[in-house]
Amino acid sequence: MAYTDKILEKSIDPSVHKMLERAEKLNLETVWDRYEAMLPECGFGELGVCCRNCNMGPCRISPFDDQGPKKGVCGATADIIVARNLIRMIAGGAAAHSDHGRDLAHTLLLTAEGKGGGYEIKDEEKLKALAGEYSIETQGRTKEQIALDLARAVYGEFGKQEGFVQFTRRAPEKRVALWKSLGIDPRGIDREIVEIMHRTHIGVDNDPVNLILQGLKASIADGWGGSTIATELSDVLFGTPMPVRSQSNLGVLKQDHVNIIVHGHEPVLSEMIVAASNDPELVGLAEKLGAKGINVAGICCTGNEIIMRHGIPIVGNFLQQELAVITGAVEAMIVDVQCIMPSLGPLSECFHTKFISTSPKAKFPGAIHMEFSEEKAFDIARQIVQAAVENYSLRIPEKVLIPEDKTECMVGFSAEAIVKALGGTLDPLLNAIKSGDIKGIAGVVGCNNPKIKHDHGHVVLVRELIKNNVLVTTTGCNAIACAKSGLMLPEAADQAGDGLKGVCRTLGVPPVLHMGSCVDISRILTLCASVANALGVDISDLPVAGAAPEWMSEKAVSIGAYVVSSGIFTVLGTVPPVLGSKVVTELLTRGANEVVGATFAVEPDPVKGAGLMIAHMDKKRQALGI
Ligand code: NFS
Repeated sequence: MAYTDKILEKSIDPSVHKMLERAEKLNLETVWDRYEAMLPECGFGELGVCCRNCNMGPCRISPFDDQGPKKGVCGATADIIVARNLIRMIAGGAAAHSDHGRDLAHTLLLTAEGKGGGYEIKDEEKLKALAGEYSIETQGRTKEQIALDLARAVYGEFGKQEGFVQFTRRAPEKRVALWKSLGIDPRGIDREIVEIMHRTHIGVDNDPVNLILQGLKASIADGWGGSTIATELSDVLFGTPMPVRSQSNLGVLKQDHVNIIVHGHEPVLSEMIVAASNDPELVGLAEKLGAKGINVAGICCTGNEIIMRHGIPIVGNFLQQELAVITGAVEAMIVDVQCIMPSLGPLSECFHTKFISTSPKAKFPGAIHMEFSEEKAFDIARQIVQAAVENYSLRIPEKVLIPEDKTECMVGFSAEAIVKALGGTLDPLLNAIKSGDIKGIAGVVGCNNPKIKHDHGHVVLVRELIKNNVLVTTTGCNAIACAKSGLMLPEAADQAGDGLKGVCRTLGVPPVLHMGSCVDISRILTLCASVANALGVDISDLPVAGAAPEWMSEKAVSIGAYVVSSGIFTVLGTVPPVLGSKVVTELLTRGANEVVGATFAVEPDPVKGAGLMIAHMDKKRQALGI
């Protein structure tokens, strides 16, 4: 079937083309329509020079040399306004990740106290290892006793006023010393986020460099703190991911099954939905209503969490959430927090789909709210799944169109799984890096953004990297794009350069390793720290680089900031709102190198973006003498 150019230019994914055509036919609006209606987007906002932090404004700084205001009413220059706006984005992102981590700490605490409504401690080995990091006694104690102490200690990291966040000490000593000397070693996670809000209030911090440093500090509290806590405690409660095969894309929805989609971020909910969907009584009910069974599938990061741990298929990434509903085959779209479009409410009303919100923190117009609580987790999950199953009888067959597209993938590469695949030590990886079989390691992450052809930035950049023998680690919506494109199969090694191909063949792994959800970028940090420590160097000395080819969220800004603060050069595919300030732009793209040993680059062309990363790795290899 021939699609119009208007459809083809929106995505590289054939399932998206199919569903966009369907949306057009049914006269349904999608994110792409709303994006087009928004054009041209606000030029002041794009440059980051609009300030709404007090009511003397809103103020905006003119980018033109010869006309318009150069200062806000309070006297803030473009440099001050851009810096303040940027770090408020970091505060938003760090808050989101860290609150997710806090929820995991809460769930672990309840579980240890015997009040977790169905959760258990699945990875005792990891529990003990983490307890060791916190100097918690493990000898002769039950896992619940250890977990209680660990949960309390980790919970304490959020509200801590002094000292440091324990997991930051996984970073090489040199890195920690650098953070200390710069005053950006975070004291407590919430404290650094609050301090951003304080400093950016009218009349407080008006030094762009000082502001950016606080942004980096909060971002480190996110990456090495909140996000690491989210990852590690999820592993303790739900198991540390190990390689598993699954499928990806809209074609994983099943015509003859009850289709339940979990969308959002926290595995606390999705794990229980998966468990409840296996309840024989509910499966029986589905069969009674004429379905062959219950099919659970994920979208966005909660999808990444359950595909990694259970091989539950993934429907798609951020820009596919509306398209999933438009298949007409979804009985329930169950959401918790983050990256959930409020458009899903009115859209679901055009179908039989139940749009079910579950978090007291995230309510949506047109949603049915079934509030989740950890204490009664399984019971509530059961009720939600039951509502979905009962909805099967309301499905309208004429409205169903499921694209056939689905792709096999191998996922589940936690840092532990990688070491296991390597035979128990990092040595084979280090040797491959030293010999040049692997030129370097890239972390390619982040969202979709309708500003960029869906998945094009992700897939083209990753293909270019593996072709040049760069081992790619990935999370978030990039991981989903790679899975759908077939890059997460051992056979994809055929697309890699000879060196990487050889390594992948020997180990039986894909050249692109799915390391999880966005909080699981902490796994990439942990891996980089282990490699740096094994070589006796800092992370900034390694041939590693990061990229977020299609980023859009505040979480991505915080991620970019902590990745650069950790010494990793990072390429952004969409332009951050900083170009209105020469000082901030110069600091992020050049000056930061003298401060934290890494910078940002902005490159919308994914081939050129990969080129920048490869050139960076070559430079680092040369400096290491390898
Ligand atoms: Ni990350 Fe996950 Fe996707 Fe972006 Fe949203 S789902 S936490 S923010 S859009 S990668």
